Amino acid sequence: MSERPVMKTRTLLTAAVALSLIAGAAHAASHARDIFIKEQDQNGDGFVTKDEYAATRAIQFAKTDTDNSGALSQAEYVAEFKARLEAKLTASDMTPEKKAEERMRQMRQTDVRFGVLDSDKSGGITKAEFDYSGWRMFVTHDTNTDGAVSAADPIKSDQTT
Ligand SMILES: [Ca+2]
Ligand SMILES: [Ca+2]
Ligand SMILES: [Ca+2]
Repeated sequence: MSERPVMKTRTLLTAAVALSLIAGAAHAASHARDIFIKEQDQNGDGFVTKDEYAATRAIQFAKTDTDNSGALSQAEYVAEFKARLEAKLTASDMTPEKKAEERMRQMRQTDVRFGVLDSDKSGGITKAEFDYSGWRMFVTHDTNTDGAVSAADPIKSDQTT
């Protein structure tokens, strides 16, 4: 018995793991795109056009900016996300422990996201900062660059969001 067959098996296993990771990322990306469409497609035609998206984002910003200051404070940003998260958790069939875990994970990510969106670290997300991140997301999903996000947009293999 030489070591070779063992090595080969290990190499194959590593390759299989790598492949499944890639497949997982692509799956996550198509999932992210589908959620994006579901949340932003106001007229339900399966396409999120630029105009439609701009309108939705403007409404979302205004709704989140509860004190109408023209910027989203961390408290406003977190409150808006938390309300949506709680609705999702209520509807899910996760165990209470899983829900608590998921809540903690998501809220931690929300704090991180706030810091990223508040690019000049002024303590608030301005409409410009909000729009910038929104368009980056739009462009990421509109992989065939036809100006709309739809199921026709191919998922790029290196796409993770
Ligand atoms: Ca639409
Ligand atoms: Ca505000
Ligand atoms: Ca497209």
